[in-house]
Amino acid sequence: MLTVATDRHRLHHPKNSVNDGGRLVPPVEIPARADRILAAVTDARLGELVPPAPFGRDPIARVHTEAYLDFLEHAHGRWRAATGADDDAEAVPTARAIRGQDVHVPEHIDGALGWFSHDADPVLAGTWDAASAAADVALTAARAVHNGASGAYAVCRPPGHHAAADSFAGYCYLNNAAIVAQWCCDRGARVAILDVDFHHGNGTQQLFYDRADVLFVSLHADPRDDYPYFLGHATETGRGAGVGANRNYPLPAGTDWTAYEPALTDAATVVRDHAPDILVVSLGVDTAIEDADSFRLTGDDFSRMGSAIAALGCPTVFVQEGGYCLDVIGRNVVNVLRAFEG
Ligand code: OKP
Ligand code: ZN
Repeated sequence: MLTVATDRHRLHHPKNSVNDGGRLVPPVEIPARADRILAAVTDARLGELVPPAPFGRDPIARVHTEAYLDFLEHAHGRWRAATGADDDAEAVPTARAIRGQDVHVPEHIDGALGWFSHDADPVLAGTWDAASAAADVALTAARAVHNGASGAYAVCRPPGHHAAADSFAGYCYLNNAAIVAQWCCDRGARVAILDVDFHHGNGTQQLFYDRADVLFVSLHADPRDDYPYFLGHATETGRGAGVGANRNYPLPAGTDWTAYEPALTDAATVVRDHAPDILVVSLGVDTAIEDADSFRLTGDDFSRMGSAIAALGCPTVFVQEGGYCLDVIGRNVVNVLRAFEG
């Protein structure tokens, strides 16, 4: 399988500790993740490894607002100018908009950081370059599949599925999976997105919630127990023209393959019924038993997942999302991709 990757993800390297359960811990969405994945993909001789082609801003602007893209590109520079912070300092949103009042985008960068986010992730000097490179990585993989490849894998970092039309969250700044889904739509393809990351893909759900043409199906931790908390319930099935084109499978913490498999089988039926020309898989492998407070999928289970996706018989773009246990992230990605290839 073709793998698309770039070194530019290194430009986004958060280093400041983050509050986790009342303690300051090191960030987990770091360059080593992509390093481990690439080492495993190379070891497995999965296929050709290519750099991304530049697709420019247009395909990104099909899912994110211009105001958000303008903000993200210039946020760190504006923040440095306003605060005198160093190039390597991390701008973190703190202020939040109040609901139910007629508020607007604040002029002050600290207000804008809060306006354009729904979490507490940092914006770094290199965040825009890394995130837009990740979008190019995903688009390059999507183009290969659109041109006839049966599958392609995009090593996207930072990940994307929590990023919404005008907000960043959960380590995500640009929604890579949504960008490629829309790019495929714009070329006449019927698209389904299957999100197997441990966390619900709330950004992706939001972006396609009112639409029938793009199906969004997600298996994830029950939002009553886990991030992103506000979305991911089974009752969220789409709105307006999109009714029925959004399906959530919230699962309890500690879910193992015996409980995961029936949900995946059901999700696969929903995907098949949509009859997509192209399938986009938001491939988070943070469902691994080795990932802290997660599901209990083993290395072999990831192979089973790859076989189940292959059985859909659909050209597939795999877009990297989460997975934070460095010791198994590469193996688990490779197991999915190798099983997909059969
Ligand atoms: C991103 B992806 C730690 C809080 C973590 C953010 C999780 C983002 C996951 N207790 N909050 O979906 O893997
Ligand atoms: Zn995740």
